[in-house]
Amino acid sequence: MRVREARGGPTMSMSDGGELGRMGLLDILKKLKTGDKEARILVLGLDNAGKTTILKKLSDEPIDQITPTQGFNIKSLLHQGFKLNVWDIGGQKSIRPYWSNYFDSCDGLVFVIDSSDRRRLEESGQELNELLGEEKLGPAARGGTGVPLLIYANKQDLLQAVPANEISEALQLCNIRDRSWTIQACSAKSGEGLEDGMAWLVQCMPAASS
Ligand code: G3D
Ligand code: MG
Repeated sequence: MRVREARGGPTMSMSDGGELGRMGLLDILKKLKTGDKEARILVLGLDNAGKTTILKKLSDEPIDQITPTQGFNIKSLLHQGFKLNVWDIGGQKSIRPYWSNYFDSCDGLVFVIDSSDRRRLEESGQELNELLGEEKLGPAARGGTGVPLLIYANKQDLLQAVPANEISEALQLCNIRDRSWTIQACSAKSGEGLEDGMAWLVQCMPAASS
């Protein structure tokens, strides 16, 4: 992903010609900063979905050396007042109770799916459903609307990738009615789709429009 950095880099290119399209991604992200508070986005998904690669791509780091994260994994990336917390959530049910602090301060959710792994789609769907059932991320705790949800259907560069609309059907995303959500086809490898997804999420977050 191309982000405009302090030293001056290319601006974000987006297909729509709206205001977001003329801004660099970091400009958009900066709008999220309210006072000293960081805007916090949780990036979740099963191991191997591509979360670390997406983060690296978002911060313009090389993606050729990414090692699988072992064990309990919460990684943070602070980017100009914009904090991304990344978790691998597969097989970590026993430590879920400790997540609540993160849920409390979460402004946006990104759920990453490996579209090329049909075998684990169902498991992904189950994890997503559990998240959607988290009270702290739901409408009751949030003045009526749950935390906005961006689903990345990642690895679309692979031949065997399941298209985003099929994933949407398989996971019955149309049943999500208590929050804004979208599914975005993307490839962390090429960067395609990452910007569009983030721009969507950011415009959903209340601080972004102030
Ligand atoms: P995670 O952080 O969600 O566990 P990683 O996932 O970012 O570590 O990625 C897991 C593997 O998927 C890595 O491959 C990574 O290169 C690959 N990957 C991530 N995103 C994409 C993508 O969009 N397209 C393709 N083709 N591969 C992707 P390795 O081989 O290092 O395990
Ligand atoms: Mg990782």
